[in-house]
Amino acid sequence: MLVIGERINTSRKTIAQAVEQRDEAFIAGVAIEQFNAGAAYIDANAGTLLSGEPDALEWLAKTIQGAVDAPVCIDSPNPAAIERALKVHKGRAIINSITAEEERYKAVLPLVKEYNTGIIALAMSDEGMPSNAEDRIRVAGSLVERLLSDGVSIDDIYVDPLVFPAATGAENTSAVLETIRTIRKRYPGVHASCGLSNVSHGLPVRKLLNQAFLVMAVSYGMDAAILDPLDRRLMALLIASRALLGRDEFCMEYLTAARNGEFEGLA
Ligand code: THG
Repeated sequence: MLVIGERINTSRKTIAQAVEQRDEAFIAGVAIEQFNAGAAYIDANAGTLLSGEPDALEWLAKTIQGAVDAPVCIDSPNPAAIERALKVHKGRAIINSITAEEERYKAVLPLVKEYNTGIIALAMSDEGMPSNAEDRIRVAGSLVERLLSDGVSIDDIYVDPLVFPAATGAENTSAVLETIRTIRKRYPGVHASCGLSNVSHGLPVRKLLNQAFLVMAVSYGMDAAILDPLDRRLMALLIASRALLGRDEFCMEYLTAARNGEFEGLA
């Protein structure tokens, strides 16, 4: 299971402020706490900074990798900003993301190839956001096929069915689950990823919804997620779900986590 830490995102006030002031110690701290909590990748998103985004994203990639030995999930729709971060990045980044929008696809694909990155493929096209499972499966499927025919290996593709807030219509959530199951079955070897915390936006007790949704999505085959690794119960549920689903041989990861005290105070 690939855990991508979500916390370095300028939609959060403290992060926006730290990025604007180029507060290296603060961003390093947020990278380190996520890495220590089990994040394999650190997401970096400076989308709210508009014209300042390319500079900020380059600075974030440098700052994160100066603090932790982990690759960055470069979270931007802007190919120029993505490339600025890639130029300073060490190791294999994930680009977050490509879509089936023609202009964006054509601009992002060369970066995937040139910098040999993983790629999150969002189920979004020039027709706009998907409104049901059928849309998501059609758009995600054609994206996977196009990426494969353009020479991207299947193991580097992370399909993201686009999680909307449950408060805007819970049928979106079941459509996401159905898309994960169908795409993972149709293209063996492809990964499925979600922006987990989107699901709880605008509702109280957000962590509860994120936790419930994680368990459901894992059971439908999700094997990567952008999430808050500082939520200990969320991380524990991830391990427990995989053990129950037979994705953790002899429950070794579960047993190791228990022995290391990772579940202390949770049950
Ligand atoms: N798919 C892909 N990338 C994405 C998303 C996606 N990137 C951005 C977003 N969605 C995922 N990242 C976040 C980051 C923070 C929050 C939600 C999604 C968030 N944070 C709360 C806050 O700041 O108020 C809660 C933080 C907290 O309490 O710890 O809501 O879908 N490919």
